[in-house]
Amino acid sequence: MLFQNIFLISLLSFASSSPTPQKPGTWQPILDEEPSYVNPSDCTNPPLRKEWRQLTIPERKDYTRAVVCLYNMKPTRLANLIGVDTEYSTFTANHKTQTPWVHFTGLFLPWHRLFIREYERSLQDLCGYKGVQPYWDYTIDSGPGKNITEAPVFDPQHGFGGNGKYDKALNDRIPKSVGTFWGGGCLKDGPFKNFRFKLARDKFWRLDDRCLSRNIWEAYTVYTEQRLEDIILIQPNFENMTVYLEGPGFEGSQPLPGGWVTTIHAGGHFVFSGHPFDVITGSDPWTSVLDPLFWMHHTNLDRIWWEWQQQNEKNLWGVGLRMDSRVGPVWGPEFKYVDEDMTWDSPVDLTAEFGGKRNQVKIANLLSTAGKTAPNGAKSVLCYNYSKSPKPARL
Ligand SMILES: [Cu+2]
Repeated sequence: MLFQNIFLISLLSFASSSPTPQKPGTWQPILDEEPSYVNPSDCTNPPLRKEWRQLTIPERKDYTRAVVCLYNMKPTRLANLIGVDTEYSTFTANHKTQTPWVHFTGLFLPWHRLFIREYERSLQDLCGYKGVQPYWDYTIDSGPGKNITEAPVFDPQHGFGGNGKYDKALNDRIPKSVGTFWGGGCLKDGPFKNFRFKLARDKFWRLDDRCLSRNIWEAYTVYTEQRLEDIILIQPNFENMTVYLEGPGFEGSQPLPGGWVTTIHAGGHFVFSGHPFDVITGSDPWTSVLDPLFWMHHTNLDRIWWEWQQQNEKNLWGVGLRMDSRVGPVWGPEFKYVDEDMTWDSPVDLTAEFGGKRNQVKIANLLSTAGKTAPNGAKSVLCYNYSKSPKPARL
């Protein structure tokens, strides 16, 4: 209940002010020619996105090197938005312009799938990264007897670095009942230790110069355990699967047992708490992309969706939920929703300023990750599969 209140407070705090970014509702994707990352006919041998610990040490180093490269690069787009000063921050800025429409709506999974693909492409094309996007299966590091801080992703040499410096003032304001915290300040080690960003948290557009911080929430690993993934995989349709993965709040959805932030999506964000709020821990939904762990978490969510899709053809081509949402108004009254059901033909659009046609597709173009054409003739613009996660065998 307390977690629930904390999350509500953090959401409601968004609702309190001023001007903003873009629009949807007025989205007019340019779909006059086939958008594509790959020619699906070339997708005969899809690469495998692997779990972090399935990468060799040189592969891990090459990945984090490429992330640092994006951070050190001048922005090639969205440079007109306040606070965009590196190519890495263009991703956060783009996420921030669309946060209300791509969370707690039917676009959540398809939009983030395309977003991850654009990030992967940038690592490869702009920074010479040789591999594909990895994921972090935190269920391996969660549960009785486990200590999440020992997860290989937090390794200072071969990972993303660990917790932030201890911020006493911050942690004194967090109720003791939600857990004990050891971080909250700037990262102490790892390849991203010196990252600073100017993008303001929340929906505001102003300069806000800050280091990258983390406040690992060990107690929240009760929501990154395997049972949270298991319940997603048994859902009978896209709507229920999304609700169990992201959280309810969709029109017509039922509350989940235990409260509405008890999902693996919230679990991952709150556990590593990259770039937390001042008082409330857990990542800021608008700018959580600033912590490179965002991609490891969201790629794992994409993998869970993929695992669910692999079960049968009905799942593979399943879409649904509405564009509006009961949670919508908490993003701020200025955000208006498109009141329509998501279908194969619904546009998924990372905005024209962010990659043009390449980033403007329809949901049906994103359902198969490995080049399969949808029943309505829409071609897949993706080409990858996932490795089998190195989870311990279960009895
Ligand atoms: Cu997001």
